[in-house]
Amino acid sequence: QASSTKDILITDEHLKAFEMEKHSQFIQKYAEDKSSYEFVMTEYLRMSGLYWGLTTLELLDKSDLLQSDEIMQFIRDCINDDGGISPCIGHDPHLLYTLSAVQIACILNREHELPVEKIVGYIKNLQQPNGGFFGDKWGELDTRFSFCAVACLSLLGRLDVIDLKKAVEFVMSCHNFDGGFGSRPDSESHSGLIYCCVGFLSVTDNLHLINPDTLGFWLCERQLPSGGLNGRPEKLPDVCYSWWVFASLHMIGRSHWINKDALKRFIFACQDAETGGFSDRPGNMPDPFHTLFGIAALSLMKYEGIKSINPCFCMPEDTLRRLKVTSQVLP
Ligand code: GRG
Ligand code: ZN
Repeated sequence: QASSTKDILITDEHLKAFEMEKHSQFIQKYAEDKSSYEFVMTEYLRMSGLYWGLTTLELLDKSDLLQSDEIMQFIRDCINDDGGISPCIGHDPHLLYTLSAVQIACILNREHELPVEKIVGYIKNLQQPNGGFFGDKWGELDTRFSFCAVACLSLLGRLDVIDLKKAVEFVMSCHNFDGGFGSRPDSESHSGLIYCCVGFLSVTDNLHLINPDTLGFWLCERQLPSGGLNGRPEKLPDVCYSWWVFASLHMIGRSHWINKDALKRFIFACQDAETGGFSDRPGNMPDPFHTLFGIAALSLMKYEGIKSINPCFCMPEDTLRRLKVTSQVLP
């Protein structure tokens, strides 16, 4: 093939049916086998891991496989005096895990058990004079944290506590000439950060600030001949970008600019037909992160048997409807 594009080749050997049953078993096993190498090594992100697992099972209508009392006790044990939530007992709190914990409590229909005012205070205190948010007390500033802050506050019904005008100014200062967004002003466009910034604008009803055609063009160029999507030019495709890119296109009303059949083929090829679960690329080790984003992308395609997911919050639409939490989507 006379092409310099970095990509992978999907062969007949990769063509698979959707292994619905095996994927819920994969997540359940992962959550139960607390002595496995993978489980022990991922302690530093446990709260997000729980969110990936729970959301996956909920999309497959199998969340009753998890113990919701145990999960709520774990969240309580991870709440710190400052209101921030840790990935795991004894670790430092961070906005990333605070969002995961709030998402979990909402999906379980138990958000009223959270100390809402404490959590809201923690988030509010992380906003900086430039409008952006620190991820935690150590002071990393990134558009990911702007998204985490407004998503979390919106789920808790308290978007009013921050300086929203400044927050929007910061995100827009990370908008690039190519239509994309980076982590900070003048940093390169990246699909993951585009998801965060578009998500931020969707939560706060500000999508009119971007040009959906320019951004949509950059995003749909992420699709490679294999059907998979990459995070930025010259990178290999990866199942998680099926979410970051495709969900962003949904929010800006340009999802039809992706070849869905080709994307579906790529996602299916990333399943582990033996153990269940999805890996980043065909043949690699499956993990709960790529399993959620593979299944979530199939949900955006309305794949049969998967519940409907919200492209902004990456949570079941049912949950957001119950909470009356809205997010903007462009026509
Ligand atoms: C509620 C779903 C949900 C998410 C919370 C934290 C967050 C919000 C989103 C993370 C978005 C993301 C994936 C950001 C990527 C950050 C980044 C610059 C990664 C670098 O990746 P590369 O380009 O690696 O080095 P690959 O090989 O993937 O291209
Ligand atoms: Zn990935």
